[in-house]
Amino acid sequence: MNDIVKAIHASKSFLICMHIDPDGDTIGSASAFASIVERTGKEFKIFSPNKIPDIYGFIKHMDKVSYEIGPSEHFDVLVAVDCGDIKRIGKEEKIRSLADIIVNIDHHKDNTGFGNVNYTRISSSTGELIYDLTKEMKFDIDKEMAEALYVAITTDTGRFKYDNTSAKTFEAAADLVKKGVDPHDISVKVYESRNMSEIRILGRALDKIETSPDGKIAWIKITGKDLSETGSRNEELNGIVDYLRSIKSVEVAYFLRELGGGKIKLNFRSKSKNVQKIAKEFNGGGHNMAAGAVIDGNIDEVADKVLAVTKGLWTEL
Ligand SMILES: [Mn+2]
Repeated sequence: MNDIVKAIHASKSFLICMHIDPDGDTIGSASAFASIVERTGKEFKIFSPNKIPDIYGFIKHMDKVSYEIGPSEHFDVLVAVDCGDIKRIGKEEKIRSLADIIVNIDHHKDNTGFGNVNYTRISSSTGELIYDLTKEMKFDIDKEMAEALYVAITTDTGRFKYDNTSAKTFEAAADLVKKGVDPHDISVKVYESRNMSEIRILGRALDKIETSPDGKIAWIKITGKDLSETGSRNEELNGIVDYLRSIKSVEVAYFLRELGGGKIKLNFRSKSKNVQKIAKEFNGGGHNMAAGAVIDGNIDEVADKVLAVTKGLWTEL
């Protein structure tokens, strides 16, 4: 943490990077880090490899996120938030040449330590790590920053119910409420502001649930055709896998979607089994109970392969 504080003070320009398919944690963390940098009078650019979901549009700085980095751009520091691996930023080939120093702030257990400075610790969320950083810096959290960090924590803990939720998480959240967060207001903005198309694709997805004969494994396959027929977008699929996990008999759930270009995205969830081990078999990563991967292939063939791998690894999960 001290090295990050030093880097902030010693540097003039920052590139703050989110991960592919940005979620509440990477978005809230990027926003809060940008606020720290902004207040110290430094220049910054926030980069996201994919569109920020509409529900997070109210978070500070999200109106000025860049989706491209110019070939001649260079920064003193690149800060990756919530990225277990540098590949998660999505600009693999040129990312290291964009800055003199890479700072890696993340809470994934399988973080590869890709930064020159690595602030990685298992925690509820990257938001909670940034909250700790503000404490270390004796930095005054304003309301907008508190909202960003609260969104990061609340989304990555599944609203304070996943096993990553600790007393410290609640203490951080309580402090953020004292700094001006209205939990009901945030809940309405994040969880009760869905587009109709998101509900339509959810309906279709729930109709397509498949399970193993014993009901312990459940999955859904969503094709590009499903998206176009319901008028929905890829980022509207992100929470659906949690419905699968909520089924009583289900121990391992996964969600497959066509990304186009022959790529299939996999999301894994479990109640207690280590699905990160399954994701690793497909060159992915994540947490024990929530992991993901992207691979090339045909969606039906990939689904068969994932089922076979899951069954094969079952006793080790
Ligand atoms: Mn996270």
